[in-house]
Amino acid sequence: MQVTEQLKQDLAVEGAVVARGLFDAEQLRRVRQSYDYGIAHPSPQAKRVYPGTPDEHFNEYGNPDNIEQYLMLIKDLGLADLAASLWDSEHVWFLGEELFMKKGGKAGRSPWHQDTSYMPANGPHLLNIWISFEKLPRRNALEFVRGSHLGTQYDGTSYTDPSDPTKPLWGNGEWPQLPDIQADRAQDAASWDVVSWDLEPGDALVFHSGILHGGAPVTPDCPDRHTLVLRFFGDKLSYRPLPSTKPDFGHDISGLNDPTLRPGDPYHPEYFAQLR
Ligand SMILES: O=C(O)CCC(=O)C(=O)O
Repeated sequence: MQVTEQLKQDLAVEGAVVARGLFDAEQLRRVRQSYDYGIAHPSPQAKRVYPGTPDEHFNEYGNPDNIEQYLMLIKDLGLADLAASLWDSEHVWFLGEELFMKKGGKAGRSPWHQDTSYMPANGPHLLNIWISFEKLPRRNALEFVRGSHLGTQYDGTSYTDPSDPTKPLWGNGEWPQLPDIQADRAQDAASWDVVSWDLEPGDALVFHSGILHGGAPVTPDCPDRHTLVLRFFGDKLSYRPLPSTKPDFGHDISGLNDPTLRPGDPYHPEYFAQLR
């Protein structure tokens, strides 16, 4: 893919871009092989989100046992160089993978959230590459609030109640509770500046991890979605501690703060693989 000045500018300012035809058929097969490996070799932490509800779906992230095969995929596809050129960063690190599987046309929207509510860092050089293997009309694809990576840092969603998508992750008031974007949109479709795209296999969404994103439900006419997300960071990422309270979340993320760092320090922990 050609990284133009316009694309870089759109990613920096709007926070999300569509990378049309990022992968040809052979490359997409390679990505799928990696996704399938991750599904076949889950960690003990892999979980069902919203278990026992119609919104139940598979989710897994940061499986340490599978990292080598994701690093191989990233190398084979030149994704570190892509990230570096999108930011003009000299160095690039792999933050981790995430797998989503929604099947059977029933699971509803992924709640609106910012990934930066779950990590003790923020800065311009942070991105997700979101790769789905199905053709997705925009109503079944991920949606973004344009430019919101540059705005308020909201509390996260706890992912514990599909009927309350803003149920706080931290809940101690340090960050404002997520707005109920879907309720606002039901009142006024233009209440939030939301952007999304129809996607073909081989397209990918590239976005700043701190942008408000959500959606991508499956429906009877688009019943299955298999998605691999690869996250990267570059030189410009700073330590920004998480709230100091116990989170309401399926994974224990309360130990991610690093008391040896001060807010604003460069954040490049050595346990993340440096790719270049
Ligand atoms: O694919 C989804 O349902 C959610 C994706 C997401 O939250 C992410 O890529 O960070």
